[in-house]
Amino acid sequence: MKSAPAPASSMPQQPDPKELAAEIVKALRYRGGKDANVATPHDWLTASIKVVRDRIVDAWIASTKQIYDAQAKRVYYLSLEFLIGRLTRDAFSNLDVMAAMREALASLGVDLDEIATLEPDAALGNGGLGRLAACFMESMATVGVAAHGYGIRYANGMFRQEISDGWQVELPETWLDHGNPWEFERRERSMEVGFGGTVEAIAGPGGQDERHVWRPQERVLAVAYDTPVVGWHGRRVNTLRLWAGMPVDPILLDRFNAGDHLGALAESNKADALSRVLYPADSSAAGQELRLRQEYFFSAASLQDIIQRHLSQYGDLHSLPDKAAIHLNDTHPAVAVAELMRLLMDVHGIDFNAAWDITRKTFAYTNHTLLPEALESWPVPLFERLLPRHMQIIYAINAQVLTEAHASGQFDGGQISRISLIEENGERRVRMGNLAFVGSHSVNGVSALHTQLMKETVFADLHRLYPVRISNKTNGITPRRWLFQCNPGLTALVREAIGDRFLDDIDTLKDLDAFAEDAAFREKFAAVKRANKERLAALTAQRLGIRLDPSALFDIQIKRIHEYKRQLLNIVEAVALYDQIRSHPERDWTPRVKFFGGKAAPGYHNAKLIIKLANDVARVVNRDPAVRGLLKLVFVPNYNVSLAEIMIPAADLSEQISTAGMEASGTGNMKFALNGALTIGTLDGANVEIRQHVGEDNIFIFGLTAEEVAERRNNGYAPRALIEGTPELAQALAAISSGVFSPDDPNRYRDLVSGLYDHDWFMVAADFDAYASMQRRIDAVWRDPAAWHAKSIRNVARMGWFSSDRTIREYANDIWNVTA
Ligand code: 26V
Repeated sequence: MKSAPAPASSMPQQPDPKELAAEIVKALRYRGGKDANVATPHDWLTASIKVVRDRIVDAWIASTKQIYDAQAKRVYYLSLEFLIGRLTRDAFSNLDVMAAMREALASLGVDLDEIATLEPDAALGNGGLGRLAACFMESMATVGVAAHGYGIRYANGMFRQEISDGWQVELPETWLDHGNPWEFERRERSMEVGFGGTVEAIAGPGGQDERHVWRPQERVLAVAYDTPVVGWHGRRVNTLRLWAGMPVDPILLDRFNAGDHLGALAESNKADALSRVLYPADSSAAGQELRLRQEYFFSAASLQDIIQRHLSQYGDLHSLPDKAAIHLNDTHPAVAVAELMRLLMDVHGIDFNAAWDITRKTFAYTNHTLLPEALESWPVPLFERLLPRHMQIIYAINAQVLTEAHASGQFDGGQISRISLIEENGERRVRMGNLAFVGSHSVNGVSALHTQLMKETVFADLHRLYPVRISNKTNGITPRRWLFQCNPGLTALVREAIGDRFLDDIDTLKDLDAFAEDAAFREKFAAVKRANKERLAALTAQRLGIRLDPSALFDIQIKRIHEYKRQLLNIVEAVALYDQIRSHPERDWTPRVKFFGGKAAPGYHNAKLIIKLANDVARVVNRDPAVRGLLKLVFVPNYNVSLAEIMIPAADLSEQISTAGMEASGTGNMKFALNGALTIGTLDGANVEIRQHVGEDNIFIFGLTAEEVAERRNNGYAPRALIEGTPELAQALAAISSGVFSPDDPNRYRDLVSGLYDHDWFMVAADFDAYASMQRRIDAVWRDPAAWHAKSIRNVARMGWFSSDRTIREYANDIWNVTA
């Protein structure tokens, strides 16, 4: 594999490889206790990381001191997920030591690219939301925003997916087995967090100014683990602080000695459980008490940390909004709104109105989904039992908000009930979205369409009450990881064509546009893509024993498996195409490989069935001689960040085919287009804006718009008649339903298919024709390589706007009010 880009002229001096080699051997010996002769590849990796980490520490301390001295405002990004993947390449490349480290290790007989693959992915997230948090951390360090990320140090992140007989099997991912050389444990930075218990109201002098004292029944410790986050050229180093749960008294000796052995152990396990697992679902409410405990645990620990830092520097909490912007990544940390109110009022003696003012000026909230089943709410009895004081505060906030709503004279009873923080229909529940909304001065969506739909649907009433609060901040991706590191071949080619400026200013990628017309450049561009496809083909041969022809069109859909993302539409179209290839062998079919990858939530039945279907169809199609290799399906197991880094640069076609109105933004769509894949997609999420940037001629848009989807849903959608009137679709569905792909269990897909006939909530049938026709148009364009590569080059050239640096600058200017 080629290396990441060598430093541009503005980069600092590369360190001397000889000195580095000596440092690595020293680290191996004195920090790892090993001699070079007996060192394992893991030992070499750990020693290399420690050497680079030392350099980072200097820049880290300098960054921290600079912000302290300047009394600058800091950003605190609260997120239950940070889907970082591997860090080594990021850190080495951003610190400009990649080439020197490679040389140093080579002189010791060690291959950096080989040992780098030993690093496990830090998979502390489910999908888009968590990966966005990771891109944001890198961009904040790059554009110079002083930021701390706060989350949970899950011992088990996202599960490892194995495919057994076509079915998903979930296995624990133990990423900390070899330790984590990137992190610093900070025992001294431990925060106590309480749960349960009672609240005592203590009357102030003269019966006035009642104060509340919460006496939790349980207490746990949150112990900080810090990971430095290095910006491009090591410009800034920020901190990702993840909390681990520990018992307050680690050995619980008193209780143990008093004979309560089981009780002592139970308490220890309870603390441990808080940071044991990431909830592996991102679309249905977790509902479990442990999830709410996790949310409060990390929110409470983070707020104590923030307040301690603020008080030690400024001594007074009234200035908090001037020095701290706390960001809520979705509603997962929304309980922080109530916690800050509690700290301000009960611990620091500030009255409700002043506390409310400080709170709202400090918080901002991003919404990442409109799916009703993913909007968090908690049963009032559970909330009351776990967080009794917070429940009281939420009632007090609610009273204030509802008074404002009444006073505005704009709302009837039904509308008022939708503004309430408490859902009153059926079981009473706390609505975390409404809490986050009212507790923030800014609320944003993640693409233009999604933000518009937020205003019209979930937050319609709150938007009317607070009409300037919602704004849009279209997502982005970091070009360092998603172009420079994952696609060194393309990066080198672009540098050769337009110079190094784009490495520091991604907007200047635009200069590449003119090269779409240059036949010689197109050839080189095609060769880079071809090499990336060969790399992916080698991976599928090695891991799955499947041989692929790299000259076929590589069509890739990788993302969480979800009905709204419509992997089913893609598979059904593959079945229809299979049928066509068999019936019309004389036609000039474009050879195509359809890749799938993604994890299903363990409890999501249909998603798991869709994985099995992809594998069942693959088995039949791939070995049918009548297909003559013209169509292949490949389900690549265990999709994660590291796999994305190999698959995305190898894609010709990117599948972004969600039911319009349902994908908030998508960020995979951006990664593909930046790497030169053409998109087949609906007008959903950020696809709308990608079309605006790359131009209509360079993207394949099909299907119903969000408005049309809503209109059909409201006016009665009849999928059965539609399917019966579309023979290709009807035939494909009949084949699936009757067991052509599941002879061992012919009824396996009966319910899945009858769901399409009966309701087809995600409009697979409604969009099938438009999708299949667009695929045939794509086949035709593919047969004209000059036209294809010109479009592909234009995609690369025009995707600079989707850099998360741009997104972060918008957050910095419009929401956080910090300099970037
Ligand atoms: C919801 C829940 C519900 C309770 C169980 C655990 C859990 C975990 C996550 C979520 C929210 C998922 C929302 C999400 O991931 N949205 C994605 O955010 C991306 C970044 O903005 C965006 O690109 C994707 O379109 C959007 O689906």
